[in-house]
Amino acid sequence: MIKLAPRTRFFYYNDLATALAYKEAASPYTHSLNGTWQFCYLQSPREVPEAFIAGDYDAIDWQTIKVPGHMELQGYGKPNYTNISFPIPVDPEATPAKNPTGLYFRRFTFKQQLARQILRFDGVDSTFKVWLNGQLVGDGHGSRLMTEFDVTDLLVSGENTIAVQVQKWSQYSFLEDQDQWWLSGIFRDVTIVDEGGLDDLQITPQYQKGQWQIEVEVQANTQLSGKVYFADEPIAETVLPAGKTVFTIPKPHEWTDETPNLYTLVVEDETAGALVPMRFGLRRVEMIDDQICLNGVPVLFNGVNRHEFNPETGRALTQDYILSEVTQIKRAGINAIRTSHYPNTPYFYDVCDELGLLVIDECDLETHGMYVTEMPTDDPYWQGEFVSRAERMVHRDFNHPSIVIWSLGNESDFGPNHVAQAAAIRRLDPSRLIHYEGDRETEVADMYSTMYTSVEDIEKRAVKLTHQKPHILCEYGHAMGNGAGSLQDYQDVFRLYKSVQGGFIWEWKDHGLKQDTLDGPKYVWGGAFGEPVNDGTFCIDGLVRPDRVPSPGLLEYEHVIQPFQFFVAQNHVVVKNLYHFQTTQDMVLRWRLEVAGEKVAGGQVALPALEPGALSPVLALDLPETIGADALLDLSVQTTTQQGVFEAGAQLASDQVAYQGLPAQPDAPTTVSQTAAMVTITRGPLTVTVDRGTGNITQLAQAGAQLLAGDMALTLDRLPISNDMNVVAERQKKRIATLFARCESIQLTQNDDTVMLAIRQRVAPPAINWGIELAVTLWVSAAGVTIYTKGWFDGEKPTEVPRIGYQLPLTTTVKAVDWFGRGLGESYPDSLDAAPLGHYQLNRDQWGFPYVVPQESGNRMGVRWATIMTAQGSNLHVDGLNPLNLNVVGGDGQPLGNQSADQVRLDARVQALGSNSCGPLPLKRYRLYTDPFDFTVTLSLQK
Ligand code: IPT
Repeated sequence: MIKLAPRTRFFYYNDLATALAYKEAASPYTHSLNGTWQFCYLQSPREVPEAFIAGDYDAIDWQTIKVPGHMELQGYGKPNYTNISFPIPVDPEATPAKNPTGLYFRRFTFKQQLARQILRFDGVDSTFKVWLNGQLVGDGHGSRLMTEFDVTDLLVSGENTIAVQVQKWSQYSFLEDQDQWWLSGIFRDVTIVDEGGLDDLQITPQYQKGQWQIEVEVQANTQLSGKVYFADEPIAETVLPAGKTVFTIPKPHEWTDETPNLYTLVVEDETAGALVPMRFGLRRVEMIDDQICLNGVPVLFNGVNRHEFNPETGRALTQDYILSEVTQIKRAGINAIRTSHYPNTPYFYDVCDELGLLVIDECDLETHGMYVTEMPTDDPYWQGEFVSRAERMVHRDFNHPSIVIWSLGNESDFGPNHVAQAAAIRRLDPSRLIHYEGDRETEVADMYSTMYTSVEDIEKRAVKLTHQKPHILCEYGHAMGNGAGSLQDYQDVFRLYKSVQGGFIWEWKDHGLKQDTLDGPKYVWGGAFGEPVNDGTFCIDGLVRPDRVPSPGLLEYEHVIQPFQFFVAQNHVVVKNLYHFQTTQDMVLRWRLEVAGEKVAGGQVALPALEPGALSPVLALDLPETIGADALLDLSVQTTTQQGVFEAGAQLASDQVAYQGLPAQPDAPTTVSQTAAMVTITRGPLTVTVDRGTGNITQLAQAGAQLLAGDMALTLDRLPISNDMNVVAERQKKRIATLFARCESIQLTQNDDTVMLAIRQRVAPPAINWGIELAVTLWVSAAGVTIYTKGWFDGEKPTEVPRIGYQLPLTTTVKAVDWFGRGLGESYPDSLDAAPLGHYQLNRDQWGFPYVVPQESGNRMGVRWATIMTAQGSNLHVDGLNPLNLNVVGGDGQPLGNQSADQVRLDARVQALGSNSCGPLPLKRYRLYTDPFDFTVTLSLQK
């Protein structure tokens, strides 16, 4: 057969150095036919002159065209942008009478060197026929797939001719309805590759019994041997008989997106005396515990969808353009690319292998514009085409370590032809996972994939406790024009729930075509060429402009996905390495303190090497003691050496916090003791105990005097007020008064003087399905105990709650409170005008108002600090980084009376009062909805 069966794309070389450098253009066995061709543009294949078919090329009236390139961008026909709707009648059996057709022709000289010559087309849109030296070679389709012909018997040594006829529309156009400009022609490389006896080569990394191996499968009728190279050094070798051979890789360096170690297998074709290099990586993609894992570690996709596009040349991209674009993506901290919605130019995957990106390789299949007549996935006529498109993709791209997932296509409904496609992929490559967004029941897909799902809906599925396939968002954050918003809110849920493994922004780049106008160049969208059917500005929906200038949306995304997290309390900073595989090195923490916009201090601290997921030690910054108001601390992590795509001095992450000033207390010896049940931190006279089971603080003691009678827990309840009478039933139904805390993880770091715990908790009621995810950072330092709390409600959550905050059950009673905040009397969000800010003091018996019917009373809003004096004699001092709510009630939750112990409440927010016993609920702007919340308190004990 002259047309080759699908196989891996490879090149022969004649020396090792060039083979290892992987630059096929430098190989004497690669004969590129790119360049200027003769061209004749016709309105329909019916106009093709007989002379062309007869091989009488001199009889044709030629113009010229650049290959690779598109006809429409070189003056032959016009571009047309549509997303879903077809610009032609929806009828695959009858392509339009007017069907732009291009005739291509060129002469070339060729000298055969090896045994076989293969004519390779990397991409022609949409169908073509090819003749060599006047003889019909064959035809091809599948615009973004490789087509190869064995032309050994047709080529001659010396001058040859090649002629290609390309049609814009074909029945296959109906399977290629991607959201992009309709652009046709030979838009990827055309090459004649000189080959020996190797037909195909597949390398599968395997991990067995603690060892990495590669399984190499060759098809050949010739004498082959293979050597594996790492960093240009040979590390293993063997003969390669036809079939499977296993190599064991000594001292393996795994491939991950963060550590893109590449090996090269160099196959020596001893018969031909030539070499075939093939790069590969040691990496394993698998589902573990319902999560997508890379080398055993759960993956978080911080991805983008990327169309292949250049504003001047459309989908014809040079290697330089691809390299610089993927480098830009990598520098933004993005770790994954979905090749929306077709296999890309082969060189793209080489770059992803080298720079380290996780790729979802998507089949060239999108049929949504056909829904008006039929669903091709249900039609047996199309089954072979669905399957062969998947097979051609898998064969071509098989050896790229960057590809971790195969995608069946985009927006083509779901049906039997997809099932057949998935089965074919699994047969060819059981080593990777399968994605398809249309497969909502995950019948064949390994993951549940959705588009543009709201944060709330992601949470709803995430909290289901049944075993379920992981959720990824193959598209979200529609970056059309100014946008997309809420990227941080998405990232929060990606990080909170193990069943949600991230997503891919729609999309990387605007695909506006560049047009020269009298006012200079501008970028145009659908309709600019007078297209009657077009989708307007929907192609201008990227994180970067067509000229790749980053939009504010990209800056936001970079910040949201940055690889370091900063924790700050007073002059102490902890940095967390958010990479999954990379141990950081040669990094520095830079800081700058400014007051009212003026820099007052700055400096840098070297960061120690940090393991993936690890916290740095507590780093003490040399900050001035006294500063004015509005002090801001800017922090960043920068490289000190060149690291991958990052130059020395590149900023990888940054953050800004309001600076709290330095505490007055002196340094004190600090010890941490840990058991399976507890973490106990002692600093000078202060002891803080944290329960590992709940994550709650269970004791605060000063010089042995214990303040807490039970857990300092996040709670939501308070005694109802009369105006709550119509909402109490709902509160009871949601069981807000009975919450269970569970610690999901706890990480500790310290220096000699200061300790920090990063605690993840889940707080949930019994019996029903909602809860709160909490991220708590707890510092024990000279300032006392500083607690940063962030919370997210999820599941079938109550719409509103009475309060959100900490409840501290005391071993003693409160004698008096001294505070700065609203006073003197109580205040609530919709009742505070009679309570101005000030410094106040009240005794216990003056704190609440004695309502005749006992109920909630006594809240003080806007509290900056407070000292709560207790009967036991040790006082609790509270500082709020932001204004807090403070209340004191009896240990039994009732208004203060003759209880023998009390409780203190430090709340982020409290519910308003309203007058709903007879009138309306509180106004919306005062109500306490179950939105995400965060607040900070610093506690210190004074004896
Ligand atoms: C979704 C497409 O998958 C994507 O290609 C793009 O067109 C995007 O929309 C809009 O810009 S499909 C849509 C029906 C959700």
